[in-house]
Amino acid sequence: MGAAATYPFKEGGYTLYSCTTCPFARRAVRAFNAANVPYAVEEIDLTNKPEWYPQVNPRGLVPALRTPDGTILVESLVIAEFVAEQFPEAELLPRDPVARAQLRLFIDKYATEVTPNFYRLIKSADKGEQDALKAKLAEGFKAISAELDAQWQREAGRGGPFWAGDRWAYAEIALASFLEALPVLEHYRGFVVPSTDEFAAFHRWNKAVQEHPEAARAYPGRDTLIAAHKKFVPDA
Ligand SMILES: N[C@@H](CCC(=O)N[C@@H](CS)C(=O)NCC(=O)O)C(=O)O
Repeated sequence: MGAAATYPFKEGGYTLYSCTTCPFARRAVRAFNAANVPYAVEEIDLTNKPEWYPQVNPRGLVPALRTPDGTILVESLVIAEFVAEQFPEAELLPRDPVARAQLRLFIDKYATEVTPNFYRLIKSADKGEQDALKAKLAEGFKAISAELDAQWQREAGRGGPFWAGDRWAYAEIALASFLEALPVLEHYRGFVVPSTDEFAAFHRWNKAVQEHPEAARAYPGRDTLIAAHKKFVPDA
């Protein structure tokens, strides 16, 4: 038996160690919200972490989750998937293994073709490099748009405007926090996703996501996100 926990948690319930401005943490928050499962939040100040936090997550990252039996889970998608599987009645994940695989590939595409270039662009102070990264980002959004078009032809996508058709589900839980950060790029680097036809599906999805009440429930606000990203901008 290990030593008694000396960190805060809600007895008998779920406790989410989170940070409002962290896009990964908002995935976990949105998974619980969408499943309609109550949870307590311990807001972690990442600039001044509590001395007990390594007991929860030795890696020091948010989000982390403490389950009612004291199990600690980390990694945003692991937590979101746990919620989806623990509460299957919320139907956050498709049941069909092929549809699940296609969903995971979509999230992976965003994580590999968009998110790294988002951060590279915001961190770059070199105009030439910024232009190259903007072109790469546009390619990434084009690929995302094509994936959405393909999904909306499938039974699991049923015409959109969300990944799972007319329902906010796992894809939006995983990616809304990255979509809502896009105005940060416009603010610091003047980047917007182009409006030509190749990007139409992306814009349709993005609009539906931003307007959904589940997005609003965890949205920190544009100004807060701009301020939170300032630390990445060398020339701000
Ligand atoms: N792969 C992790 C990434 C989580 C992550 O990077 N969280 C950041 C905040 S957005 C963090 O906790 N950083 C710790 C620190 O700044 O010390 C996940 O998906 O949960």
